Amino acid sequence: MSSTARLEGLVTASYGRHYQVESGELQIECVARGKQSESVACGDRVEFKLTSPDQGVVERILPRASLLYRSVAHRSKLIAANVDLAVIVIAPIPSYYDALVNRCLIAAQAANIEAVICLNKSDLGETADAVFAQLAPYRNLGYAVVRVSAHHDINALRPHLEGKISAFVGQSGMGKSSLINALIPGTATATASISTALDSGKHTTTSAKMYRLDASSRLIDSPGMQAFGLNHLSAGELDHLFIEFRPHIGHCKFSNCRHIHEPDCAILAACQQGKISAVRMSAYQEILKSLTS
Ligand SMILES: Nc1nc2c(ncn2[C@@H]2O[C@H](COP(=O)(O)OP(=O)(O)O)[C@@H](O)[C@H]2O)c(=O)[nH]1
Ligand SMILES: [Mg+2]
Ligand SMILES: [Zn+2]
Repeated sequence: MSSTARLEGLVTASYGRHYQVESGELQIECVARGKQSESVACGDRVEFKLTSPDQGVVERILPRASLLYRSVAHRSKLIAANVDLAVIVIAPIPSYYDALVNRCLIAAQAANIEAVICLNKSDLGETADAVFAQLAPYRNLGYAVVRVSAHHDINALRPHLEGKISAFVGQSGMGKSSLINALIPGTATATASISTALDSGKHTTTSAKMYRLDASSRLIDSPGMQAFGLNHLSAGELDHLFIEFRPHIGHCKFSNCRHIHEPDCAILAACQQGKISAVRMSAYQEILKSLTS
């Protein structure tokens, strides 16, 4: 094998502009150059060249099946590529933002990724019961909602992960890393060894890390977020991403209706008739406002 041969691999972690790439039995620490350097995501399949036995340069990102990302101001922040499922993790403590759950759902919908809402820390008794009750609107929309405890029982989540690449997203402190630890015992050790190799001060914070659950399933841990910017979406596509709006779209008086306060708006009418929940209606309006202001 010549040292300049192109190899193919899977990006299993991204640390700022450094990437852990898995290629067969090899674990390579790669950098990406030029405009490539901000566009590689955990989960990407890439072509790379070795520059030493365990270091390389990413040459090309192979076509993606999906890309989950959010916006920070007007720049995209990639979360993970080639993901099948977004596991939106919430918990009763610390308190979670419903707006963030909606925004994660919309981002998943926009990326054509399945989503499941995972209520963690259900060992916390009555507070967990109250949060579970608040999630009824999402269950009614057909989104899967599961209750688990990373410390006691995570079985309700398992069937959703089978055969998929799943990205765990949500606020920090909800238990994303704990859930992955519970699903894959020993993850903490793996985390520690990678971080000594890569998080040694010269690299920026980890943005995402992938773990193998079984031969056909992978899990991606992502750092917590306090906000989920959706500036990459256009105002015109937003209503379609609220799945319960779809039967009513196209029935407004004005073809360019934004469903805020226009006359004869089919979406507002559906909301008044209780076919669209007031919570989701205001979530839509809040996101729309953030895209156009
Ligand atoms: N009671 C309880 N605490 C949990 C559970 N899962 C995680 N925690 C705690 O919540 C805190 C945050 O967990 P972590 O996994 O770091 O959250 P992340 O920021 O979402 O990755 C830690 O102190 C965990 O021990 C759970 O199921 N029950
Ligand atoms: Mg974490
Ligand atoms: Zn309308």
